[in-house]
Amino acid sequence: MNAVVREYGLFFNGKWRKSEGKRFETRNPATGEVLATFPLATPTEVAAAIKSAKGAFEAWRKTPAPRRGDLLLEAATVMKRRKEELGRVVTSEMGKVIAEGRGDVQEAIDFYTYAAGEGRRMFGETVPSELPNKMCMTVRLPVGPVGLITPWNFPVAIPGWKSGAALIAGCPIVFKPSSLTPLCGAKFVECLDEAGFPPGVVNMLTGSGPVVGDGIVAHPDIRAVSFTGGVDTGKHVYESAAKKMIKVGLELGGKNAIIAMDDANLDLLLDGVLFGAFGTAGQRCTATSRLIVHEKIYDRVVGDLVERASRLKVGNPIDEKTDMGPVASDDQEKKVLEYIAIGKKEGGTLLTGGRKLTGGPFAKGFFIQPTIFAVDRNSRLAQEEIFGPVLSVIKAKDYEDAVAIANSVKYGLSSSIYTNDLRWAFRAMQDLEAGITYVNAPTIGAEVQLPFGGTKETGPTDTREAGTTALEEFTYWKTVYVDYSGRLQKAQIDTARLAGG
Ligand code: UN1
Repeated sequence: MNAVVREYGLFFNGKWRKSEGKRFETRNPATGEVLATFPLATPTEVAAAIKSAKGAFEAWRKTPAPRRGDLLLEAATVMKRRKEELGRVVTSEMGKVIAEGRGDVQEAIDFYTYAAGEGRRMFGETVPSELPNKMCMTVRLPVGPVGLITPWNFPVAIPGWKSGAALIAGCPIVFKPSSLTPLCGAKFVECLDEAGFPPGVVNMLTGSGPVVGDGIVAHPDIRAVSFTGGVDTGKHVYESAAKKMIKVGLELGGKNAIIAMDDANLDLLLDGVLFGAFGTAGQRCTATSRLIVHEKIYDRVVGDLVERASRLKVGNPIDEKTDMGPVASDDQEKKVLEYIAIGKKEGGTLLTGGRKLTGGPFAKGFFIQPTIFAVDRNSRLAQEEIFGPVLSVIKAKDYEDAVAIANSVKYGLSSSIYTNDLRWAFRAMQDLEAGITYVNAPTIGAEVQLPFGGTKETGPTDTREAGTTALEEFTYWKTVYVDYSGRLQKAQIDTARLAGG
């Protein structure tokens, strides 16, 4: 189909550049088609991109934040104009259904629009002094050039959150997209370039974790890192960043549960569970990977759920009628199938799905049926992140038991409870160990104007993406004292003086 497969370069100092590195292909996980090729950046090129970011920092930090905001707004406008094109690239390269592909781009547009306004706020505090004729305040300052390392599952949205916050704060970015979705990364960077960010403010490198990822994190001129991905890599990034005492934002996944209480609206619940578990083929950090059901409604919920899940239409995600596309790669497929085998081996009951789809339209893609297991609360399927279309259902005795099950995992990103009883809803808000709790909605669908992040091994709680908290990742607080008394005043010593004295 593709007459010519486009060869992309690296982007730094305002231009796309040829690389000395070897090349790799990016493919459509539904059809196997090669979409483009990208370079494995060399250490010299990593250094050159970071140098370009460093060179741009002085002028960028001194650009008034509202002017930086103008550029973000322009980038949002470009993305709006190119939304269909970008949405289709997301779907072709990553495999989420086209409505979600468009949604992925919309999330970046929304955050850029939101962050642009932050350029006119970026509030600090003014605080009274204990001394007369003295003023105290705090201002946010950008930390310097920053590294953004992003996953394949939200290949435009997550670069959008991270870069929007960094850029409005005044930090030039060195961005490494996942090697499964470099084309989405490149299209996103094209939009920023078209918006007119000054050379060196936006830089993109593709390539391997050890050379590019580690190279960015360890480089002395990179002053903060934001990473979304797996726990093991996240811990490695955290350690390496700690050696330099730099800020690091980590979002490392989840094992998110919906709790279904016995008074829940069952139609609403089933709609939510299907969307939460099988949307994006379960490949969201926020995916509903566990359903914890009150024993009184267990049989009915499981019966209806299995019936509806088995009717979901799996197919090419570019087709508007498809409910669920492929998983993103060969490795993903292997991992999910391995977990299905583990589920059977440890005695879980396979309620529906469980197989790879082959032949015909599925022949060249990584298609797995929507799969539901009934499992024991301590099983690996109940505890480990699978990142695919596999839902584990667990029976609970009552509210306390359900919360204990929900909290028994090492992750803490998203959570949900379906109930019409205010007591359970309000208690769950306090009791669930997670950065996000939904009431009567599934665990996915976070909005950009609120903080996003987790607790436990999902990541350190001191940073949050999105919302006003997004700035925390890329700024530090400067405290400023202005003494206009015209004489030396001593804090903690002159406290007995009368005001104006
Ligand atoms: C992720 O999977 O890492 O809340 C991000 C959601 C999306 C973002 C998910 N807005 O499901």
